[in-house]
Amino acid sequence: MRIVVLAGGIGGARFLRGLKRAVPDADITVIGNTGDDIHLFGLKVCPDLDTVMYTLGGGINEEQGWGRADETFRLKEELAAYGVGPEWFGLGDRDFATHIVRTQMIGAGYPLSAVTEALCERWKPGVRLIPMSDDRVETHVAVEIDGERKAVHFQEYWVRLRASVPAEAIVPVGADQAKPAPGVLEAIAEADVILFPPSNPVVSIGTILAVPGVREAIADAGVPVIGLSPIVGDAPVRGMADKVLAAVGVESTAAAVAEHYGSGLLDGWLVDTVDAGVVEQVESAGVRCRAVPLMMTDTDATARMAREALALAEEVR
Ligand code: GDP
Ligand code: FO1
Ligand code: CA
Repeated sequence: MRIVVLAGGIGGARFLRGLKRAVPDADITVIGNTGDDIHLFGLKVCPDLDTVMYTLGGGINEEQGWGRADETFRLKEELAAYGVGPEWFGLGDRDFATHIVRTQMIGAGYPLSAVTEALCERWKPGVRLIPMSDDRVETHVAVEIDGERKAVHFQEYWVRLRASVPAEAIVPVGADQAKPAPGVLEAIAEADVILFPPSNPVVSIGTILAVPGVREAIADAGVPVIGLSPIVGDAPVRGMADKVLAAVGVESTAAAVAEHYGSGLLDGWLVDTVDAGVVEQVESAGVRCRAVPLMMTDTDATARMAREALALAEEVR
């Protein structure tokens, strides 16, 4: 079975771990969000690609969900001693090596997709991980601080400001000019099922869908497209998805997120059992819906979620 998954960072990566356990023989292609990418200290950092790679490759800091296990921050301390920041972004020593290798390869002329493949030779994530695009796309957030409207990089909004100021707009800068990376459209066209894991609908999956051709390819693939709600009981399970949903005028409910994707794109939607009350509403909007436990408490629970998603795919096929 060929499965395509559109993934952000933590939610996407944890879901993929369960999916791999549920269907060990499946051929899984992950299309990763690169809108979170940021250039720091002359290095290209790709948080969502790295989160997927480290999580599936066994190198992730499990508690945190991002960054490397067994990490130290000597390099960051030395940079700070020179007054070189930003101090608000926690890049560890082990993680730095990834960004150095990536930046060196890009400097040598390799596209991000080839670099990602090379990094995955070490981590062996057991999936094919492709960035959504080799072109630079950077999500910016329009905010108002002290009466002044300005745009900040997504990481500054998320990590430094902790989404504490209202987001007025979310702009995936460069997305309209970006081309899908080699293999993205092919994987979608050849998929047996396409999954939207419980990733951020705006700044993860929304950014991938903003790359011209991706949304159309999914709609044209003619295979079940099944999503799992990242919103449980009217709130994100973790993170601040409610803030970015508000910026695009979407309520933080499992039903509103399904409606945001739309029945033109989505065939099936899983909501948590606590949201069983919205099943009828989602179905009346033309999306097959089931309520099942959606908390990724461990890999077995997550594998059950993945099996439910694949079962729903068979129902709508
Ligand atoms: P990020 O790039 O690290 O922000 O990660 P993603 O975009 O992949 O996923 C973030 C989303 O995952 C958040 O909106 C969370 O609400 C959601 N999420 C995290 N853990 C769980 C879980 O156990 N169950 C569900 N249903 N959603 C989760
Ligand atoms: N998230 C944080 O909340 N604080 C950090 O200092 C931080 C550093 C960081 C470094 C590398 C990396 O791959 C991810 C990192 N993240 C950090 C997570 C990252 O910001 C995620 O993109 C967001 O949490 C949401 O997608
Ligand atoms: Ca992310």
